[in-house]
Amino acid sequence: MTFTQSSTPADRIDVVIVGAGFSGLYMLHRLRGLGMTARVIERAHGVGGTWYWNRYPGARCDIESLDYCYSFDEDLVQEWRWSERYATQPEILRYLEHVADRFDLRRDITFGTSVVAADWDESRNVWMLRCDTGETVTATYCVMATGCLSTTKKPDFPGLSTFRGQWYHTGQWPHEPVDFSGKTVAVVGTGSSAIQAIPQIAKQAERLYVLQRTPNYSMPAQNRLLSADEVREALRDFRERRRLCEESEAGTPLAPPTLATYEVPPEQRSARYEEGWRRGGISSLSFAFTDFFTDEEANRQAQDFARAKIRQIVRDPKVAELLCPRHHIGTKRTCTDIGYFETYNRDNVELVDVRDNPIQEITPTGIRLSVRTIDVDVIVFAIGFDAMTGALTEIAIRGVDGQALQDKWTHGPLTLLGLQTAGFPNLFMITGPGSPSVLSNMVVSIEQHVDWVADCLAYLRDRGVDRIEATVEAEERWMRHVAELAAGTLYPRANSWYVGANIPGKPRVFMPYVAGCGQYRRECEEIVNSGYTGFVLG
Ligand code: FAD
Ligand code: N01
Repeated sequence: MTFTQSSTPADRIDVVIVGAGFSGLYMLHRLRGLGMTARVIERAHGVGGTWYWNRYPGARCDIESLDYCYSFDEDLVQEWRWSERYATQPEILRYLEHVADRFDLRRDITFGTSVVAADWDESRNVWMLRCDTGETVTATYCVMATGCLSTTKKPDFPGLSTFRGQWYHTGQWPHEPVDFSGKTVAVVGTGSSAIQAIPQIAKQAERLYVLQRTPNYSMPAQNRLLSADEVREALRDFRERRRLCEESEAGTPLAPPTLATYEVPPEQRSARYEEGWRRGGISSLSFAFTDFFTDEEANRQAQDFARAKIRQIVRDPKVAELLCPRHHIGTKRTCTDIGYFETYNRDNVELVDVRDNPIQEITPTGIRLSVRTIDVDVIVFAIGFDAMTGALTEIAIRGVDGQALQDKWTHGPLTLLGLQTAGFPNLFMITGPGSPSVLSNMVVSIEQHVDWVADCLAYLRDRGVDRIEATVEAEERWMRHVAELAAGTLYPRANSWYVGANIPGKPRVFMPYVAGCGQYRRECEEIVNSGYTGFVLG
C-alpha cells in the first residue's frame, strides 16, 4: 500500500472517488477546479485503470487514438502526439501517467487500496467507505469510477490449482514481459482480448492451441503509423472532430450511413462492405448501412460478407468453417485485429473447438477436454469480465435504511441515466448501466458523465443543498426507455456480456443505452435544464 500525501482533511471530504482510470482522473481534476476536497482510492499501484491492468501482448484500443483521448484541456490536446492509428497499451498508459503528472493528480490518490464497503449515513449525510487496509474514508458524495470492464471473470476451472505451468488472465497481466519462446501455450477464449493476443503469442510460442467456444466477428484494424501531417491536421480541427464525436451515436467522428441495405443494388452493397473492410476498424461493416443493427436480413448480408472474408483468408476450409460466427453481427462486441485470421495459416497454431468438446478440468500438465487432453506449459485465460455491474456489486454498498445494492439489483441494474440509483443518495456512477458506455467511445462518454456530475455538485452547492437522489418513478421510466430502445434492435438476442450471459447466474438484462452519445447527451441536458427532473434535491 502506498499512501501519497493528501491535500484534503482526513476526517470528512467533499467527494471520494473510487478508481483512477480515465474516469477517476478527470473527476478529480474537475472537482479540484470547483475548489472541492476530493480523494481517489485505487486498487492498483498506479493510474490508468484498464490500461494499467491489461498488459497482454497486442493490447491496444479499437477507437482511433486521435479520438480515444481527453478533450478537456486544449494544451493537453495539442502537446500529446499519438504514434499509431490505434495506440498500444503502453502508449495509452504513458498518456494517462502524463495526465496524472501534468495536473498533479497523484497527491490525492491512494494507491494499492481496495474499497470493500460503502455505507450511507443518513443522519450525517455522508458516505463511509471501508478499505481493505482498515481505513475508512468519509465524504458527502461518492463517485464510483470503477470501470465497466475492470472485474475479471474468474477462471474457476476444476483442477487449476494443481497446474504446474504458468497461467495468466489477460485482464491481470504481469508487469514483466511473459516469454513464450519454446513453450506450448493454450489461449482460452476468442473475444477481443484473445483476438489481439493470439497473433502475438503465435509468433513466439513453439506451439499454440486456441480453445474456442464461440467464434467472433473481427474486422481488420488497418493499423498504421500516423504521419506528422495527419496529426497536425487532426489537431488543427480537433474541436470540430470532437463535436462530431459528442453528437454521434458511437462517439466517433465518422459520418453515419444514410442508406438502408435494400436501397442499393447487390453489387453496390458489396462495394460498400469492401470499402468499410479496407477502411478497417470496429465500424467497418456497421457503418455501411443504416439498418445493420435493426433488420435481421440486412444484418445477414453483412454477416455473409464477413464469413466470406474468413473463408478467403483461412486456407484450411474446416478451420475456416469453425471460425465462422453465426450470431447477428455487431450484437456481441465486434473485435478488431491485426492478422488474427491469418494466424490460423501458421503450422504452429491449432484451433480447438471447446463447444462440442468442453473443458473438463485443468490437470497438472495441461487441459483435459471431453475427448482429448492437451499438454501445455502456459495457459492464457482471455475469458473476459463481469462487465458493467461487477465492479459495483463486488463492493458491499448500502444506501438508505441499509438497503444493499446487490439486493436492489437482483433482477438487473436499475439507474436513472446510468448516473444514480434510487435509495443511494449522493452516489454517482461514471458510465453506469443505462448509459451509452460500452457501446461508445468511452472517453467521450466519460468526459460527459464527469462534467454532468461536476456541474451537478456545483449547482447543489450554489443552492446551499448537499443531497441528491434519483426517484424510483424516474428510474423506472428510464429503465423502461432503455429496454424499449434495445428491443428495437437485434442486440438483446445475442448471448453477450452486454446482457450478462457470460457470467453464470447473472440476470439477463441488456444494460447499455443504445440510442447513442448525442441523443443521450440531449436527454441528460433536458433533465438538467428542467431543474433536475427525476431527482430530489436537498
Ligand atoms: P477503468 O479504466 O476500468 O478504471 C477503473 C479503476 O477502478 C481500475 O483501476 C480499478 O482498479 C479501480 N477499482 C475498481 N474497483 C475498485 C475498488 N473496489 N477499490 C479500488 N479501486 C477499484 N473503450 C473504448 O472506448 N475504446 C477502446 O478502444 C477500448 N479498449 C479496451 C481494451 C481493453 C483491453 C479493455 C479491457 C477495455 C477497453 N475499453 C475501450 C473500455 C475501457 O475500459 C474504457 O475505455 C476506459 O478505459 C474505462 O475507464 P474508467 O476509468 O471508467 O474505468
Ligand atoms: O472478453 P469477452 P474479452 N470456457 O467476454 C470465452 C473490451 N476489449 O476480454 O463467447 C471456454 O469478449 C468466451 O466464449 P463464449 C471489449 O469491449 C476491447 O475478450 O462465452 N471459453 C469468449 O470467447 C470487449 O468486448 C479490446 O462462448 C470461455 C471469451 O472467453 C471486452 O473488453 C480488447 C469460458 C471472452 O470474451 C471484453 O473482451 C480487449 C469458458 N469457461 C477487450 N469463459 C479492443 O480491441 C469464457 N470463455 C479495444
